[in-house]
Amino acid sequence: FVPPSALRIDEDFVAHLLPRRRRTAHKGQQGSVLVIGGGLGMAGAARMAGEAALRAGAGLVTVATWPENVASITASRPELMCRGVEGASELAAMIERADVLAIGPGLGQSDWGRALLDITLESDKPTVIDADALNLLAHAPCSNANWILTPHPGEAGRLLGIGTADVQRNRLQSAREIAKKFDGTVVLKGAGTLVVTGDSLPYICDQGNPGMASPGMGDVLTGVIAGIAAQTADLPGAARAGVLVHAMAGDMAARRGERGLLATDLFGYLPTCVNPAQ
Ligand code: NPW
Ligand code: AMP
Ligand code: MG
Repeated sequence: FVPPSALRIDEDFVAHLLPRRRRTAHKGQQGSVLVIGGGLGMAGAARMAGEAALRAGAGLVTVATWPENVASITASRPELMCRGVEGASELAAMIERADVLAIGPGLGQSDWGRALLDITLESDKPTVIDADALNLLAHAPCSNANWILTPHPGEAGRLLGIGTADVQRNRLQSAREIAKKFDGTVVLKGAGTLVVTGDSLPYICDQGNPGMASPGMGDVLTGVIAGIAAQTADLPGAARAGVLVHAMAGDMAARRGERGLLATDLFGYLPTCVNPAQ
């Protein structure tokens, strides 16, 4: 399904948004990302979002997670910083230090997750909101122009109080309604991901493949968008570029075959996709 008025997200835009680094670049200039997620049993989601932000080129990435997850996350990706948080008060100082926030992957919907979401949404920093953070937001709607919401059709339905099938019946209208209700930029995922900001023309991604219907794929997208947002002031642009880069990496990874594709398979291709031929 392609809305007749949708603009295609193209590679030239990624090249424009992410120019070559200067020879003298240092990591302090590439922006810092704070990923908030990984409740009990879902360390992997936060870890994948964190690595994706690194692979998208962010200068520093920290994962704030359930304390028991810290050892496994730092052991499996030593470039990530990681800190266990038991409540909102510990998170406040971390939010202060970050340029971009990404909340939701594996967050869960417990009181712990709710408390972390509440303090995060008090910030006016660019924030990618995904997964359980969207499910929690659905219960207490509020809005901010600095948000990028990344629902899959199930989450989109929860945000609007309708069913998944209703979302899929009119994807563009659903994305527009979410943008109206919560403000910011909406990335409605699935085959032909739509990116909508306010009333401007919608964008569509015509890359990606069914192999990407696999666990953790959205958690990787969240990290990619946050990592790109850390390197530009153009938030809607970061959402668009992130969607395309993620889909391109998915297509490269699927050359071996779609069935059996894993979200972590994208990591090896992300550097190619965030460094398009300039
Ligand atoms: P239905 O059944 O058709 O109405 P959930 P989740 C729909 C974490 N993870 N097209 C579909 O709805 C996440 O980060 C952790 C159409 C489907 O049944 C979250 O925090 C992992 N419909 C948490 O788990 C790896 C679509 O949504 C329902 C659709 C729960 O997130 C896995 C499923 O959505 C996971 O990322 C589409 N393209 N896509 C880890 N390793 O730690 C989705 N739906 O119930 O919100 O569950 O997405 O798994
Ligand atoms: P999530 O459901 O949050 O794990 O996100 C899944 C990710 O994979 C999103 O970026 C989707 O757009 C992408 N994806 C899933 N299924 C497909 C498909 N059939 N074609 C293209 N992209 C897909
Ligand atoms: Mg998801």
